Amino acid sequence: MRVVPFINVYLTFSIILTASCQRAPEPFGACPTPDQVAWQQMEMNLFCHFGPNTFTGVEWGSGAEPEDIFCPTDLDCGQWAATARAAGFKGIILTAKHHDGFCLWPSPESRHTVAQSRWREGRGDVLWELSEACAAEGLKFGVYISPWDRNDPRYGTPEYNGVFVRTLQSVLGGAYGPVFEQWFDGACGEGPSGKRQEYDWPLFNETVARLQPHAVIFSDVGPGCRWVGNEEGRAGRTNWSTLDVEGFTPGAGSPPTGVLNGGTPGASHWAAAETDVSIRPGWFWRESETGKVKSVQQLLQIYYESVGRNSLLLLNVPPDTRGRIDAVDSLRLMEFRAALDAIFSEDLSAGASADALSRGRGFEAGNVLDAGYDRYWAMPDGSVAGTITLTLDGEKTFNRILLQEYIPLGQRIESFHVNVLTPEGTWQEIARETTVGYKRIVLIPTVTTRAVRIVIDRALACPTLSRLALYLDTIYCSR
Ligand code: FUL
Repeated sequence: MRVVPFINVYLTFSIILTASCQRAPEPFGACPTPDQVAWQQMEMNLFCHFGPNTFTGVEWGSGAEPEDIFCPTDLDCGQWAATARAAGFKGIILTAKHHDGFCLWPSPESRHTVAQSRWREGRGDVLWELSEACAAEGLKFGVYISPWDRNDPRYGTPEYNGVFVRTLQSVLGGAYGPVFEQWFDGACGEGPSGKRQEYDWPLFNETVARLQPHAVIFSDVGPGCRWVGNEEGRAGRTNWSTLDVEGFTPGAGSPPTGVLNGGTPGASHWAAAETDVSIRPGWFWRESETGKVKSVQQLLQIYYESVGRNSLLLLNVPPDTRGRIDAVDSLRLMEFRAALDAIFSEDLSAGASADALSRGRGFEAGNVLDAGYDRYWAMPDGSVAGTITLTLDGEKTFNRILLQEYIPLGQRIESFHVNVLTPEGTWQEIARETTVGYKRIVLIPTVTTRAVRIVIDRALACPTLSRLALYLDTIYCSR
């Protein structure tokens, strides 16, 4: 007879618990899929442009290059993957086929591939080697497969769209394991017949989705993620992950680059910006550009203006004619990694207390100090402005403020400013910014204070923040 009181106690307890635990905010507007969230959490991926252009020194091959031109003397995809992992990249995307049409795998659809080259007597397969190397290093593997093909005689005819679908099939059909991103370039020039192709984008996208349902599809307008609108490594200071895609196509039919750079607030499609930029002046390796590899300062600027502006960074580091990453580039990547580690090793908000109006239990301000992304501060429904105050563990000196919205529920914050407490006890404004998104790093002049306050001036729906952190950067010196 002891069972009944036990059940009663249990029921009462769970009723109290349910009553005091608040519901999460309803998702707002277009929201990312779990695959898009996981993709953005990768933050930095490596891009590898490799193919006949590596050996000819041009950026856009004509498609008439003899297959034998492709002959890496010492290919080592394990070296690419080990370099990427050591530098903190989470995946590698390879130009499996660039505009010249040459396939780095023995595509049954083409007579212009590694199989027709003298490299390894026609038995080599770069995709296979790289996908294996990525798996061994715990990296994700992605592919750039250019629809523009300057070699295929069927390019420019309706038949070519089917050829391209079968080309996708031979890469994405499982032979190389899971592919995390399919990169579609919007470039559409003439083929060998002098004709341009009418691309069947819906068919291409459906094919990728069918063969690799978890792959995020990149193009100027998504559907998975969008081009940032320039190749200089710069996302918009205002950067929405939502984009109005109605009536637009990749390439000539895409929205203006300014729109791609900043997204569209409240639009009905989620396509976060991906910032693709090369560590060298060109996309392909050339000996003459080895002295022009970007400096650590330039790479840090790119990091702040991509990852630090709600974008994913896709940094191109092209392998050389041996089929290895040049020592100059790999050393630079290690220096870049060391700089990021030094800057972000100590979160100066450690030991702080956070105070803000929240929607209740489970969504308190203190969640912004918790490292877990899925624990976040959320304001009550209906609030479109608010303040969160960090009282620091003593006086702290910092010049970087890192904020993260909880994007599975949509991007909400439209504008905010930052105040710090002066020795006189007044609040002084030190920065005024717009969007936050998955990650925003605000660069401010170095300041010493006991308290910092984020004032959200406007939001599209009740604000959420998963993280608020403070750092001191003594390496990057733009301001
Ligand atoms: C561009 C291409 O035309 C370049 O060759 C390069 O591949 C770059 C990433 O995308 O649109």
